[in-house]
Amino acid sequence: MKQGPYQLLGFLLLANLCYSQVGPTEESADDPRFPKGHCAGWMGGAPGHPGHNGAPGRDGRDGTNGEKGEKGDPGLEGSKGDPGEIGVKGIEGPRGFPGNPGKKGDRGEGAYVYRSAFSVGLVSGVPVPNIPIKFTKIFYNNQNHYDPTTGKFHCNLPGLYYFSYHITVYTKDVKVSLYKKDRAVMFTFDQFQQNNVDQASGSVLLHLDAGEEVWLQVYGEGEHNGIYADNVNDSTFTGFLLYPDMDHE
Ligand SMILES: *[C@@H]1O[C@H](CO)[C@@H](O)[C@H](O)[C@H]1NC(C)=O
Ligand SMILES: [Ca+2]
Repeated sequence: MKQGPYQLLGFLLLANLCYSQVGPTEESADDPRFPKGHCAGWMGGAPGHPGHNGAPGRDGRDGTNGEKGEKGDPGLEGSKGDPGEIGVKGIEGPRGFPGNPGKKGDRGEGAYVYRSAFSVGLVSGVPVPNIPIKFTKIFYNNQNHYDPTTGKFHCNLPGLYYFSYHITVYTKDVKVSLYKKDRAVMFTFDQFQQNNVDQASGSVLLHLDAGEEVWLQVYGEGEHNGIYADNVNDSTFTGFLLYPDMDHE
């Protein structure tokens, strides 16, 4: 005869009641698998099957932080920033090289009105002392500012003048002076060497006002008048205007 569910339940309740009547003191003395008392006569059942696995437990708590990792690779380059403010002005640079020459200027006024030049020489002989030496061999005297009849240069254009002379010395020493307005301003001396021909020369820049005169003359009482010339040995006197005074007409 097959047992129903209620019969099985009743059996289990009875078995449980019998078991609970066994005290702890009796158990410590005897093997619990063989209970005494009211249920001493009952047979122990076979051990049950192991229960099913329980549901998984909850997650554990977070662990402690690990050690610091190694430094990572540099990140990508960022986008370009805004332009900064203008810096302060720098110090002045060194002086540059000279520039190219400028263009040629316009043609100036004609210098014709400012011309004054002469170049003359002795024709022959030894000049007379104590008067201006008369140079009558004319190389140039277009303005006629040199007068060969008096031996004097006459200043028509005030300004700076250049004068020079080259004299052949023969038979005697030569001491010659360049005069300006009745005064000797320059002296040249040459001692004659026997059986020879010497030269004496000089040059000077002089400022002249209009009307002033310039000439050459033997200086002294006449013992130094060895100035000489012939066809092939000249003694010359030259002068010209270098700069006219611009504040004169
Ligand atoms: C003048 O110079 C020439 C050479 O050119 C010379 O032969 C002659 O002797 C000179 N005159 C005098 C007086 O020395
Ligand atoms: Ca000499």
